[in-house]
Amino acid sequence: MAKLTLYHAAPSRSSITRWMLEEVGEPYDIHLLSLDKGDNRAPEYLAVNPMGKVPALKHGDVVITEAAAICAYLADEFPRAKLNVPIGDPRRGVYLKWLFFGPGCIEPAMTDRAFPRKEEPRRAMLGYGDFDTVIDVLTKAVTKGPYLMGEQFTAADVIIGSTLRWGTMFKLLPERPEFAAYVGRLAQRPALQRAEAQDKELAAA
Ligand SMILES: N[C@@H](CCC(=O)N[C@@H](CS)C(=O)NCC(=O)O)C(=O)O
Repeated sequence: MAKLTLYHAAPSRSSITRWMLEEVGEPYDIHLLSLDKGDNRAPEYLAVNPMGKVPALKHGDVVITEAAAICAYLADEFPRAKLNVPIGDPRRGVYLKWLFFGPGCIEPAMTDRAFPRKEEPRRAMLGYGDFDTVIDVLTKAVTKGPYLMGEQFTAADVIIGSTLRWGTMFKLLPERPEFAAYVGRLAQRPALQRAEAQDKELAAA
C-alpha cells in the first residue's frame, strides 16, 4: 500500500487531519514541522505546499493540501472505514455540503467576526452571508444527532466538529447547548482521544 505521510504541527489545523487518519485506521507517518521556527516557509516544504501551511498529506506520489480536501480524500480512498457517503447514495449531496460548509462558511464567518472589516461588506458579496445565519444553520444541523448525517459518523463531522471545537474553545463561536452536546459526543470517539493525546505529547516535547 502507498505510504501515508502527514505534514503536521501540533496543535494546528493539521490536528483535524490527524484525527481523520486515526478514524481511518491505516498506518501513517508524521513529518513534524515547527511553525515557530518557520519550517513551513522553508523551500523543501514550499515544494510540498506552496501555501506554506499545514496540513499536507502525501499518499504515495500524491500530495493533498487543505484540511477538508484531505479528509474527503481519505474517506473516499479508504471506504472500508465507512467515513464517506459514496457516489450514487442520495445522501452524498448533504454530506458534501457539510464538508464545504466548514472552510467555506463557518471559518470565514468566525474570522471576520474576530477581525472585523473597516467597512461592513454587502451580505450578498459574502459567501457565508452573515454570522448569525451560519450559526443558526449549524445549530439546526447538530441538534438531532448523533452526527451530521444521523447515525453515520463521516469525514464531515471531522471538519465541522473540529471547527466547532476550536471555535467554542477560543470563544469565536457563541455558546449553545446544541454545540456543547455535539462536541461532547465527538469527544467520546477513541480516534479523537488518541489524536489529542498524541498531539499533547508532541506539543510538550
Ligand atoms: N485553508 C487551510 C488553512 C491551513 C492553515 O491556516 N494552517 C495554519 C495552522 S492552523 C498554518 O499553517 N499557519 C502557518 C502560517 O501561515 O505561517 C486548511 O484548511 O488546511
